Amino acid sequence: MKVTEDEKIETRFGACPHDCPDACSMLYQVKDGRLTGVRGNPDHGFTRGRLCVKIKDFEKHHYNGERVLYPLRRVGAKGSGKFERVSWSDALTEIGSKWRAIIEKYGAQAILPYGYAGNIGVLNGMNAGDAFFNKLGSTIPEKTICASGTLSAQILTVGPTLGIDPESFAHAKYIVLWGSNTLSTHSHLWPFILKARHNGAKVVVIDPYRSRTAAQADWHLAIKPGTDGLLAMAMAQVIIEEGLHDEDYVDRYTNGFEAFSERVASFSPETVAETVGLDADTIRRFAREYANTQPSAIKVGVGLERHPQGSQGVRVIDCLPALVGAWRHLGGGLSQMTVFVPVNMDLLSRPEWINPNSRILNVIHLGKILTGGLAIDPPVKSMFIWNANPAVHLPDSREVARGLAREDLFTVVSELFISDTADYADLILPATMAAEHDDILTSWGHFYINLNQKAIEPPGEAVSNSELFRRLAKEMGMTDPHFSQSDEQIMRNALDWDSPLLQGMSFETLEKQGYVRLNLPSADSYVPHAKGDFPTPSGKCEFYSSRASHTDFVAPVLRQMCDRPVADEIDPLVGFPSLIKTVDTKKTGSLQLLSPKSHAFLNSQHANEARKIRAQGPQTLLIHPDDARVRELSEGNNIEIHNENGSFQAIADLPP
Ligand SMILES: Nc1nc2c(c(=O)[nH]1)N[C@H]1C(S)=C(S)[C@@H](COP(=O)(O)OP(=O)(O)OC[C@H]3O[C@@H](n4cnc5c(=O)[nH]c(N)nc54)[C@H](O)[C@@H]3O)O[C@H]1N2
Ligand SMILES: Nc1nc2c(c(=O)[nH]1)N[C@H]1C(S)=C(S)[C@@H](COP(=O)(O)OP(=O)(O)OC[C@H]3O[C@@H](n4cnc5c(=O)[nH]c(N)nc54)[C@H](O)[C@@H]3O)O[C@H]1N2
Ligand SMILES: [Mo]
Repeated sequence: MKVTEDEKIETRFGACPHDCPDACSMLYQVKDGRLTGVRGNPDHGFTRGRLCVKIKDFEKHHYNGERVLYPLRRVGAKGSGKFERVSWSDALTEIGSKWRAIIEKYGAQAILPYGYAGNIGVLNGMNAGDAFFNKLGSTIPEKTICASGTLSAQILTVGPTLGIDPESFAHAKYIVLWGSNTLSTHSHLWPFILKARHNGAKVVVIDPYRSRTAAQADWHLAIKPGTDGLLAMAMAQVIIEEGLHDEDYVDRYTNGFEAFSERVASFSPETVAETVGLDADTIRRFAREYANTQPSAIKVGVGLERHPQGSQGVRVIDCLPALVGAWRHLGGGLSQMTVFVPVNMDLLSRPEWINPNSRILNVIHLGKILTGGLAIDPPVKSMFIWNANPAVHLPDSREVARGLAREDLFTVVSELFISDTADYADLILPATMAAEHDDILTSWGHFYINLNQKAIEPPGEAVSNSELFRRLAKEMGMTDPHFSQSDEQIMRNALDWDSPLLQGMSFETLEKQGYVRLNLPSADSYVPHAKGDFPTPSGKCEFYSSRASHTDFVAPVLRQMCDRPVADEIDPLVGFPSLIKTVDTKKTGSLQLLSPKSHAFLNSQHANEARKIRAQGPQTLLIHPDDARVRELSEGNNIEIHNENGSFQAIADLPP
């Protein structure tokens, strides 16, 4: 802690808790016990002192008058959002007695924990409740909400690698932002891209619409949704046919090349052009430029996996850098998710307590799980939700709302605000915001681990998620010492300081700097896969995956997220046997809706801040003028968008 004498302003290290690859290192400024400001930490090598529109007045979010300050119990009908204040002790007693009754009648499997990434802290994030629920023996939620498809693709092809250092993008000569709206969702990568561009790099964005990022690109390829895998196959066909691939790299450091080249042979640009929505010449030119301009770097976002077979498409993309030998060069290769860092997940989550007979339910089907649309026994009788807003973040939200409205479903929600999900709670428990608790935060978009220090006292009776689970454990009679560890103890043990990636560092380094950079060569010299060394079973980039045919391939980090791709459904060979089916909008008369991230909100967060709502503007639907014309729509019309699952209203926005 630093104190400036004249102003009596204390500074503490902060770390942005949002589920964002940038995971900014920050400085909290505190005066007289009050958070007066939040600044970016200028010393951090990736985030470099700049904060985004969502966070730069984070102190206001802390003091938002709508914060949940006390435990609340429902008084009105479910979903009516009417609550009264109760004590913590009453709330805990009620949870304990309801759960004991449910366990006695239906077993602990009738309880479904639901934590997600509202906070990505090691202590307070989606795994905060693992140990508690493993001990309780509840159902295990499979959380394939965000990037499971992309991660699975990465693991199958190049293995759980950190990939190239995102800072090394500065050295690339050809940058492909593939289904990533980088300027809004990974904005601290942008300065490195600008640096590359200053040195002559070309920036290509592949996105069905002209996103903020696409608008800044040198070349925007407006692909049809869900067809990226086909584009990548056609690129590979051109590259192989024209001999532009790096034969030596392919021979030494990949496997399955022959089968792959046979598979892509029939995917010429002409064959895929109509489905992909790009003309054959454009595809050919893109393939040649990508292969011939080295170092080339690809950043893959989550947009691609939002479509049927999307992650199978990501596998093809993940093989392109090996095909052209991009990995040989500084700044060449692929950056996907940098999640493979030395966190002691087993110590935190205690997987040895998992009841081997526990069922796993994929929460993507929550609506059906709750309403009886999926045959499950026992039924889910209680949900415990933290860091998550499933009423808005899941598909089939109408069914989810119907499920949450069940009078016999005992729902407890730990929240900062009364979210759309908390509206349906029987009990709401008040949670702390970032400056009110300690934590360690990893990133999925850079090579640093950040420390977040408690800077101010929590408002009302808010408690951190880690304290919440200590209280629940006590209520449920769990006496294992695991549940009496302090946050400081958990933090000190949370990272594997013996890992080579943390060599020479300690918790004290974290306390001194507010962050640690993984012990890897600098971004100006790190070339991770110049000589293969992929963390796959063969050590190579796998066109033919030796993992796909085994059911036990899931890397430990994925197991902790409870992402379990079903291995026997995965084709071991990268790519598709034939053209994939896409929605034939001409035939159905329908359109395909994309719902990417908002610039000024973080998923559903900050959508209750007037300044952010102003920055974001009203809910619009960007629609192609041709599609608008046949529907007789003009700019500014109020429209309803619907399908068989639901509807929403928006203002028509027609690009010029
Ligand atoms: N249509 C559409 N749906 C999507 C997406 C999309 O692009 N379009 N994106 C998907 C993706 S990628 C994701 S990751 C998910 C995100 O979905 P969520 O993880 O649900 O996203 P958030 O809105 O960030 O956070 C959820 C809640 O956590 C609460 N929260 C924050 N910090 C804390 C804390 O410390 N303690 C407690 N107890 N609560 C806290 C917040 O107040 C918020 O209500 O949504 C998915 N759903
Ligand atoms: N400002 C802001 N930043 C965020 C978030 C936020 O809510 N707001 N959320 C955070 C989270 S949880 C995540 S997971 C990341 C995600 O960050 P991104 O990976 O950028 O995710 P999205 O914005 O959902 O989608 C990226 C782009 O993919 C495009 N897309 C959709 N379908 C396709 C397709 O079939 N092919 C191609 N090529 N593109 C397609 C969309 O139009 C969109 O522009 O952002 C994080 N950062
Ligand atoms: Mo996400």
